[in-house]
Amino acid sequence: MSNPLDDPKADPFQIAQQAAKVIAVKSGIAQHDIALTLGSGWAKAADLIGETVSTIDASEIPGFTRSEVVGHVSTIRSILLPSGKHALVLGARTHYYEGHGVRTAAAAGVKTMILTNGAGGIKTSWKPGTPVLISDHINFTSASPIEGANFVDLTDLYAPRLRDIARTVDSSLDEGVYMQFRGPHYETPAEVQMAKAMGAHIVGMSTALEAIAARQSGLEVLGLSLSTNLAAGISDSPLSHKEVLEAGKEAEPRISALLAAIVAKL
Ligand code: 8IG
Repeated sequence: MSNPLDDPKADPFQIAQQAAKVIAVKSGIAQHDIALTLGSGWAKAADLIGETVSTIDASEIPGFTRSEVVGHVSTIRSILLPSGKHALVLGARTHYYEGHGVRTAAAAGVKTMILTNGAGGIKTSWKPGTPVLISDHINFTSASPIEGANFVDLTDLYAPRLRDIARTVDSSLDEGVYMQFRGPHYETPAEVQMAKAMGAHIVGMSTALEAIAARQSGLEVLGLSLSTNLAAGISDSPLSHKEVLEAGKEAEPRISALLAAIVAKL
């Protein structure tokens, strides 16, 4: 099925409205409160945060397509939290520079957006499998999810209030600046040194653009990276997607429990 977002004349907010309507009808939940994008290593959190009310195949929702990345699932889940709130888990990542998942969440009533990812760490003290709170980002993609003369302020994009809540769950949580590269290749060691010199601590390929779209839609954002690997050149060993997935799997129960405990406090 073709993606309506591929039409250059398409209004992404209108397609997000349509997607939200389909989610409301298929889940039977008119309004959701929290949305989560679960990146590499975080997927198990969906099973821990509450009771799944419905699972919708991404292909049934306008603008969502099946993920091509191994380790990323292509479903949208509506989950009833113990608090009585409703969470939407966006397992399907759409293309790299658009915030369709985030906009759909906003159209579905969501106020709090939790963005997670697997990423490379630049701090040597972060063993593979270390979760890191995102404190700010550097968008190194040359792209934006926003079009037109739309000068969205990005101060405190990763809400200090939500980071404080996360630290009440685990006071040892470190935080860092996330730098988004376009990918899909990993960085060269020289690029990682550049990122470090620019003030980055985590390198990845997803979250900055999603966070920008979330701010534009008025959502409060919490960002969490799983440092699955030390970024290229920080450790001696070369990166492999397989090893990244294995590190994610190994850390998954621990970080998913952490995320579930954070969600319970929202
Ligand atoms: I998992 O080292 C994961 N995703 N850009 N660099 C970038 N993205 C990543 C990395 C990494 N590890």
